[in-house]
Amino acid sequence: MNEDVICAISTPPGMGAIAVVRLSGEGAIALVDTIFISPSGKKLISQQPNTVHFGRIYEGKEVIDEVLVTLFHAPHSFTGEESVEISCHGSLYIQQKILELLVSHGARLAQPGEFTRRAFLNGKFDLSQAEAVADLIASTSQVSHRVAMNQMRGGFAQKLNELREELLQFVSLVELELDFSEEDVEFADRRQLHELTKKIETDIEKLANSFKLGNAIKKGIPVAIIGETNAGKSTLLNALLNEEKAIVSDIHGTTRDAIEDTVNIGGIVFRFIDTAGIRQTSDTLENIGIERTFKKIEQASIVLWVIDLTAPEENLRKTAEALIPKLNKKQVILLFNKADLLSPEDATPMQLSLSSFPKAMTKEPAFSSTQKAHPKQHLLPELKAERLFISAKTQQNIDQLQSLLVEMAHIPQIGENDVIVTNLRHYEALKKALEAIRRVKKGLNDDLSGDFLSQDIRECMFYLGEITGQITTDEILGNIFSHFCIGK
Ligand SMILES: Nc1nc2c(ncn2[C@@H]2O[C@H](COP(=O)(O)OP(=O)(O)OP(=O)(O)O)[C@@H](O)[C@H]2O)c(=O)[nH]1
Ligand SMILES: [Mg+2]
Repeated sequence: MNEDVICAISTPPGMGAIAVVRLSGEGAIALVDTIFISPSGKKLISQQPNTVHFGRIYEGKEVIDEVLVTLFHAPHSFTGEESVEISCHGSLYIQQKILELLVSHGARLAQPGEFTRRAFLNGKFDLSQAEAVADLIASTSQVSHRVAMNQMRGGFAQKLNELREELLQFVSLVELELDFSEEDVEFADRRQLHELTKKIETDIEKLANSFKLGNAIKKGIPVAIIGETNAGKSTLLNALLNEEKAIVSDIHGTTRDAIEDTVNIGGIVFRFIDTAGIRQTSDTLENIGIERTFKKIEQASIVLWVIDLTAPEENLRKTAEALIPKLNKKQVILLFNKADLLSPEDATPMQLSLSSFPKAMTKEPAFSSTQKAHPKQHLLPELKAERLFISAKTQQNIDQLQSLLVEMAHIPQIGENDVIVTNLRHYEALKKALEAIRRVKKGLNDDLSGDFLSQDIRECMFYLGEITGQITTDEILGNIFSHFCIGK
């Protein structure tokens, strides 16, 4: 299908010990022969596939580098085409020079994702698997790696194909009936059709519902850091990220806009969002920031409410008034911050509470009635939340907070065969497929005629086919592969 030989550097931009230049397309091996000489003088074109050859790359009489060349014959390569990988030394100059030489001998620089696109077009895998390659490259945690790996190995594609098979069987029954409509026969047992629709609906629903988890795995579990101004939210963000990401100052209202970044804790990626502190203010910009804080709470899976132990109780009461109505159904951790500033008298019961972990991780306040509680410990008793004393500044108890977060993330164990949707494009298509199959269900209930049913069944199949690439347009393909890096 593709006539030209494409080439690109497939290792990350920059200098490393070695770099890999990759070529694909018919004639790739002969092309490399024009700039490569092995000690034996044998041409690469006469060598066996899947073999590696040492030799030198020349520009005219000048040696550019000593390299290893790996040969692949069609169709046994990543792209399904004749391919070559040149492992050279990682100098930027060498990498560029080899590319230049290849281009001057007839190769073309590859577009982003063009190798994977060719692999897809040559039937090496379906579209959802091709997209998983991008996810696999981008994976930053064990869980996201596993999910991408499952998808690349074809679990999702297989599930979708099973569904399409069922739909095909369904639609052929309905359409067969249409052919004999004059004779008023019923090939398709209505009850059986009902059951089949219900099963397909449940299956698609399950896939679509897995997107919330899949997205959290891929993009990070959203955790909003909220509270009154000056409570130490930005200090906490920095402590969690281990980086001076947000500006910290003792001026109230320092953070105006939400600031976010991801970090991997215990194999799970969290996306922490520092927000503008809540207070009454006439500052327009700050008020916009506070509105955003409320939006971020809505989007968050976990909310860290930072409370300044040294601030007047009145502040907290006011903040609570604004916040508590927004925290319905949210997983909340109350963080009593600036514990390092507590007087020894106050600190003693606090230490007690800290030593009573993991009890302090339960929903109950950590103090027993016989212990003297810190006066603020029992604030907000109406809020169902975890409670923890911390010092964002000295990082006291931040490790406890991290364990608590991992526990609250509720990432289930993901097995080898679990299918989890992580891609927005797939999710959108699944939602449309779901709408279509629900129309079929309703149609069956309303005793609609077969041609209406078959139209909706076919629409459902269309959207499932869009995911795997059985139905695609150049536009969709262009969109997907342009997000790949060059060389992939
Ligand atoms: N002693 C002590 N000081 C802290 C702690 N956490 C924060 N601070 C100080 O409290 C002040 C406010 O901290 P920030 O992190 O900017 O507070 P914030 O909640 O982001 O404030 P706004 O952005 O204004 O809403 C700074 O002077 C911090 O150094 C802590 O655990 N202990
Ligand atoms: Mg701040």
